[in-house]
Amino acid sequence: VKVLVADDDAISSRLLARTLSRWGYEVVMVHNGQAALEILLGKDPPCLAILDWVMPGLDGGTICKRVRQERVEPYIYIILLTMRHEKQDMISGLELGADDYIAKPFDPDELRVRVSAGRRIVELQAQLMKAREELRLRALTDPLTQLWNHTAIIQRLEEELSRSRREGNEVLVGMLDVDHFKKINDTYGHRIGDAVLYEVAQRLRSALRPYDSIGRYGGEEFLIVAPGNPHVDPNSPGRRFCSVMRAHPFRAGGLQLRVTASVGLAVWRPEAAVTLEQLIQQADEALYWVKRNGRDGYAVYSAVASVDSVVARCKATS
Ligand code: GH3
Ligand code: MG
Ligand code: MG
Repeated sequence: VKVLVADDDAISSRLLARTLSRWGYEVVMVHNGQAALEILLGKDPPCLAILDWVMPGLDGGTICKRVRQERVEPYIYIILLTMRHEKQDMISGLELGADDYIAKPFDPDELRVRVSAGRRIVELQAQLMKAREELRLRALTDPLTQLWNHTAIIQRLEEELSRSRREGNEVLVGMLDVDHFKKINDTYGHRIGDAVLYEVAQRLRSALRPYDSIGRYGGEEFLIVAPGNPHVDPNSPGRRFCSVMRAHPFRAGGLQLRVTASVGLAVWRPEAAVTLEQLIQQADEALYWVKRNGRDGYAVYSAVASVDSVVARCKATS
């Protein structure tokens, strides 16, 4: 556990640090209020802080107040060091948001129990934050494929569109649907169907770049969000998705299956007023074109040329 010690008195701070280190704490030491505040408001702060009430620059009370105002998480457990006879400092300090106080010069036994009370609180907080993060992730993950679920991939797309609008970039969206999937289920059973879906997810993931996102949009439909530079070429991802599906047979339950998919692609451009719903609709339209024209291929939605001519070219080269 990391503890910040802020005390301008060299002798008492060294003693404090040495005592805490002996008890297994990792001590970060500063000698003025400004430095303490910067650490406590910065990235990845120590969750326990022992602040001297009187320090050059900012006093312990002011630091407490600023930390409580400006930092919600993680909660920092703050112990103030006040002179034994200055009871008013202790009262003001607690009023400004300190959790506890230690009278100076400190009594090691008192220091030990007060710091370990703080440690219990911050350790409990760490556990709760971890559990909350796990729940948040679980709520956004599809349990079968381990990809983003419907809610999460739509969220990713929303975020990507607003970022790309600011940065003037294009975004490629792909809707992929497994061909004749119902037949796989009907012929080999639902378990094999599930195994195939899992492998489709793995293959698609392997065809993506690190900053692309993919989610399970519905039963055997996947949505891909691929942010681009100013100009996206939809053909190369289109070819990649089809080729990972065709690369080798799917293995499930001792069977070798040939599984293909149809992919509809649409490119979002920052200057065009296309909503998220319209964009998905466009990818869907391209996807259904592929379904009507032999499956196992990709098509790019085009508002200008008819989808058909684009697809004809793509399918011939894919
Ligand atoms: P098409 O080529 O036109 O897409 O034909 P299809 O058979 O793939 O399409 P359809 O939409 O008729 O069938 C999709 C099937 O996917 C129906 C549904 O039972 C199955 N399915 C949906 N979710 C799951 C799942 O989680 N596991 C399994 N095994 N099957 C699923
Ligand atoms: Mg299907
Ligand atoms: Mg479907």
